[in-house]
Amino acid sequence: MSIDASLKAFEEAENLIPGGVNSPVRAFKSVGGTPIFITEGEGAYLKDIDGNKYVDYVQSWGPLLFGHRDETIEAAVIEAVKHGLSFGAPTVAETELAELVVSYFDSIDKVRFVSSGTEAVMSAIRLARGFTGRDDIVKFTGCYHGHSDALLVEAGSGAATFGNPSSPGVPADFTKHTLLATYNDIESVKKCFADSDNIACVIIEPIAGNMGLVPADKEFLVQLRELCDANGTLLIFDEVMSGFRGSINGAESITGTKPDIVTLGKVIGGGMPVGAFGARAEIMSMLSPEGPVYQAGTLSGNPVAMAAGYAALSKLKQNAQVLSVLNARALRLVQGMQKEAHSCGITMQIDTRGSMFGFFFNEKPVKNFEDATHSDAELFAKFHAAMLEEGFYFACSLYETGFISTAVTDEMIEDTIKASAKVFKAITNG
Ligand code: HOZ
Repeated sequence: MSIDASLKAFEEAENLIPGGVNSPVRAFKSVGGTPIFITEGEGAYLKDIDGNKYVDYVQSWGPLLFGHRDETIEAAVIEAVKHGLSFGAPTVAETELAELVVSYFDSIDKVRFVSSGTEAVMSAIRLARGFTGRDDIVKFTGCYHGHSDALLVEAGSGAATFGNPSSPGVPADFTKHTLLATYNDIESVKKCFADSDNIACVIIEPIAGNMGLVPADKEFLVQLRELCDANGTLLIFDEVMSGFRGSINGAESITGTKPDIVTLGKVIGGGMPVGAFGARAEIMSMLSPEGPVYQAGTLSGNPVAMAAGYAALSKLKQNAQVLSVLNARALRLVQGMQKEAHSCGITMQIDTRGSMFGFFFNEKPVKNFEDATHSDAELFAKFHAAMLEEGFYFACSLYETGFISTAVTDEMIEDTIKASAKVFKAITNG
């Protein structure tokens, strides 16, 4: 397989764009490779500028639940474009998408749209602080909530991938209100509450996808809810990744625990830049112009993005059973690969939630970020490179999650498992 054109394109990009990419993980650095430059996507496939074709298990890092160029979403976008790209004024499309989102989540009466997950979470934190009149927040090591200052503390995703989970450029003064706890460890959260009586919110990815896939234990979330209630603290579920993926409404229905605020992104935009945060009316009414907590955006509720999101979410609503089909495929994929790994003497930890899947080359189950860091990164890099050669595009960092779209067939899953068998044998034979 030749990737000469990608190599050249990357060299040119590096001269003009820091690291050659507009989002760090894409640079393939943690797997020691060169990013593949994409020309187009079609269903389950990605095509690169050298003419290679890959089964895509990244799906733009989550948004493309229905695969590339889904006909319904594409048609909705084209129709919306014909009426104008942006108005900076209200459209009915915003209310329609809001109605859909509210219909999915018990905990959401009202929702506000923004343009990214980072923006959604940043705004949700401000709202929680404004609502409670408190300053401190609790986050979990290894959870990633976008790149805003107060949340870029011991963060997962690219921050973990590149070994600077707390970024230079973030003044200590800006993070002094961010308290850290250990994922799936309620004692560590109790310690935060013992240390501060000023905690506005606890924010968690209830299905963590930015330290690899590490779902929170049900009991842990129940205890978290109780602790928040006992302390007058809001519980924020960051479902930017897991919303509409983990289940139709993310963790809420899987775990039975209801958050106070939910943040959303990725699938909600059907591939266009959309983020959102929502909560019960009492909390949302604190938001400007109804209340005093300020938040705004020129491209918020953009009509083309709203059209894409509406098409994606209404398609999901009409095909709600699709997530269990995708989960069966995700499970078949990771179980199949695990079996092949095992037969080569490699231990692989696996998990799935809805259309999300994760695996670690790790001797022990992974319950938190510290566990994830004990995974075999070298083996992951070899696996990633060899699978790419075989035509399978996996996330290029062990601190990310895999995604199955409806365009991925059972046959593709079987082909992936077969390729993994070849790859594991080649790796273990040196
Ligand atoms: N933060 C994203 C993964 N969790 C990466 C986004 C991108 O590089 O496109």
